[in-house]
Amino acid sequence: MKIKVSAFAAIAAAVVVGCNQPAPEQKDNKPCEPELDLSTEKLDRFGITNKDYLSAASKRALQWKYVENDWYRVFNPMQPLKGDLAYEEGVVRRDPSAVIQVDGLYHVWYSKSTGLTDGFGGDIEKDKVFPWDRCTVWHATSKDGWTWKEDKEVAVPLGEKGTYDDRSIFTVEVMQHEDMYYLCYQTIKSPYDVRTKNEVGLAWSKSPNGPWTKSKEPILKPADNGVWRGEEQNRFNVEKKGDFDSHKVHDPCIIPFNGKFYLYYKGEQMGEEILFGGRQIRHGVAVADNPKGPYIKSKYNPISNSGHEICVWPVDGGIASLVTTDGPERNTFQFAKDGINFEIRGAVKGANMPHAIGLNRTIEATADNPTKIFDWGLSHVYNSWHYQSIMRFDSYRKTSHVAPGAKKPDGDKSDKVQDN
Ligand code: AAL
Repeated sequence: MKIKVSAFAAIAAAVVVGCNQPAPEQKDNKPCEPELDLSTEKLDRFGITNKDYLSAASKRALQWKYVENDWYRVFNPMQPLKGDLAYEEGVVRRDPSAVIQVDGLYHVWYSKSTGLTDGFGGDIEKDKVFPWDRCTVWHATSKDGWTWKEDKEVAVPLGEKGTYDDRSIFTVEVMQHEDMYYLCYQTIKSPYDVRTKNEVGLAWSKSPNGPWTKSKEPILKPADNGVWRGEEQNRFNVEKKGDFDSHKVHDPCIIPFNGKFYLYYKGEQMGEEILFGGRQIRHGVAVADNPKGPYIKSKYNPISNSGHEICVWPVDGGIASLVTTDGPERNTFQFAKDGINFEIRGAVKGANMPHAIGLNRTIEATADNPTKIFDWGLSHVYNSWHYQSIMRFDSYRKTSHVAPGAKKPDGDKSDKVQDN
């Protein structure tokens, strides 16, 4: 038996079946009415007491498209690294790239700077306004993923004064493609004030050890359709906010996909607000035929309504994303067969969850275990507002909740069963 309900109930984790595109008869923008599956099996699975009295929560539950536990994962507390990447007072090491393996060594790149953060309001020509200000990209290698050796020299240095990356280069991601290595990263041109636009640059090399050739221009820029109000450096004061990425394009990550290159990024909007899910942060994608671009932003942007640092990986013929930190859909795994239309596949426990994840791309996610790539990887932690360090996370798949000694359910796929 099927009944119809108003789509107004469908927020947060709910996916409105069949309501993504307005039906021809709904051009007046009246809400469409998704059908609910009120089969005995469905009602029993969700424990719904009376199908004639469905609460808003029950209606949302009946609209969930994917409720299996293949994606569910629990994170353990993060562990410190050893060697050059152990925490060092006075030094910022943050936003690690993905980890790749070349010639038996793990490689990672990250933002590095030194000294206290001064914040805004002083002399921004001299000060360090954020921990990620005055950063450059550094590279380290490891045999075992625990003890790391940092190169003696910077991997990607700042540009000459007056160029688009003369102030800070940071939040780097790596892509290995056809014997070439590509680093994409955020760039700041001085002066760095609260209204400064943030862009994305690219560097490439035949070897993970460099030398790196940098793009002469950014490969991605913020949308140019917001309007500040007044001259004062106040990022909340706008005539018009513009697109979701009108202020900053951040956290770039390029994935080869379907014969093209998908550059996923975080957008920050001029006049950003705090809404019901937290900061107004969303993700976008820009697509190119070649790794060096040109990257054309998707007409479907934004492709998330939540999230922060980009964390995407290819699996099962599509692209998966861990959406963290901000927005009503934070702490969810999402999947898009076409790399654009993401839907929720599972929630993630907030406890111990790393942010600013550098995925371990040596671990292959599979259709059967799509979040296996999270077995271990790197992320940063805030030792203080001034100093951050990179640590190692690990996690395990959990498909049942079993008391010690009790019988597991049939077909349990947990890596290990543990209450946490
Ligand atoms: C991070 C990222 C970007 C921001 C800053 C450094 O969480 O989103 O990289 O610019 O914070």
